[in-house]
Amino acid sequence: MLIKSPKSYQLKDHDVTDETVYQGRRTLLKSLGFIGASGLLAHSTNAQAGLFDLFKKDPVKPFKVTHLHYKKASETPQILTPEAKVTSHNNFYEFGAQKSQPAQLAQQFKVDPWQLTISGHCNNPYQLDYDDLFTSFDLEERIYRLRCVETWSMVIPWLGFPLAKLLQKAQPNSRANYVVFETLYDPQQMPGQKNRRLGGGISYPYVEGLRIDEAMNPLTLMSVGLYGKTLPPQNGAPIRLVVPWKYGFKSIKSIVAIKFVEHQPANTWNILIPREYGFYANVNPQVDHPRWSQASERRLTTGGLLARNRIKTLMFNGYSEEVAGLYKGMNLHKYY
Ligand SMILES: Nc1nc2c(c(=O)[nH]1)N[C@H]1C(S)=C(S)[C@@H](COP(=O)(O)O)O[C@H]1N2
Ligand SMILES: [Mo]
Repeated sequence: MLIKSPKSYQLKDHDVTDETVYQGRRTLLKSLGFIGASGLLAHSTNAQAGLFDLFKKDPVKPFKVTHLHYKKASETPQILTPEAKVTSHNNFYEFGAQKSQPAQLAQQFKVDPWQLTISGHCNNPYQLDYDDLFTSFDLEERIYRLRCVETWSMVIPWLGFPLAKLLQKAQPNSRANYVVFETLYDPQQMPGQKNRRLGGGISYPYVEGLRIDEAMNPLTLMSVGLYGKTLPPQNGAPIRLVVPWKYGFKSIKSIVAIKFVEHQPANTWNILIPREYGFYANVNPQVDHPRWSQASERRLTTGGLLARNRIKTLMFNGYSEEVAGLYKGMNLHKYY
C-alpha cells in the first residue's frame, strides 16, 4: 500500500501547519503535478517527508482526491487544528479513557490485515479487505469541524468517501431503516477491553447507529486518512466514521462491521449513561448536557486550550443547511 510512514504523525509542535500554509503547499504540489497521482502524500506536514520521499514511494494504487470540500462557518474562522493536536488529544476508550492514552497505547495496533463486513437487510452483502478500503471508492478531502461532548472542537482535513457509496453498493432493502456500526473486539490488542477501569467501564465492542437517511446524507463520511496520510491508530485506523453535525461519540473508530437493521439500535454511550447521551446526539447549543452547558466550545488551535478560543456552538455544528431537514418536526429536547 501507499504511505508507509507510521512515525509521520508523531510530530513536534514546531512542525504544525496552519491553514494558510497548508493551502499554499497544496497549490505548490498541485502545480508540480503531485496531487492526484499521490494525493495522500502531497501535503505531509512532516518536515522529513520532502519531495525526495514522494519519488521514493511507489504508488501502486494512486489515491484520488476528487474534490476539495470546504465548508465555511459563518461566524468562526477556519483555522485547522494542528496535526500534532489531532493525533495526541483523543477519545478512544479501547486504548484508555484519558485523552493522552490512545496516542501512547495504540502505537502497536495492527490494522493490516483488516476485514470490514457489510450485511443485514440488503441484497448484496459484501466484505472489504484492508487494500479495498482505499481503492473501492473515490477518495476526497473534506475539512470538517468535529465537536466532542466535552465541549472541545477541532477542524480536521479528513480523507475518505461518502458512507452512502459504501451502503448503496450493498443494495439495502425496504427493511433497512437504521445502520449499525461495530468497532473491532480484540482484547489482546486493546487494553481497555481487557481492563474495565482503563476502558472506562464500557461493555465492548463499541457500537453506534444512524438512521438510514442520516447515514445516506452526503456529509456522512467514512474516513481512511487525515492531513494527507492514512489514519494514525489513535484516530481510528484503518477506517472510521465522521458525522460532523453530531457529537464526537457518534464518529465510531476502527470499524469491522456495518449492518442494516429494522429497529433503532443501541449505541455505546446511551447504554452506559442514558440520561446524558442519546441516540441522535446532534450538536445543539440549546440542549444542555445534564452536567454542563453545550452553548459554547473550545476550538483547539495552535494556542492550545486557551480561553480566547472559546466560541459559540452552532446548531448542528454549523451544518444546518445540509441536515436540518432530517429532523423537521422532531422535538430535539426529547430526541437528544
Ligand atoms: N471505538 C471507539 N470509537 C470512538 C470512541 C471510542 O472511545 N471508541 N470515542 C468517540 C468520541 S467520544 C470522540 S470525541 C471521537 C474522537 O475522535 P478523535 O480522537 O479522532 O478526535 O471518537 C469517537 N469514536
Ligand atoms: Mo466525545
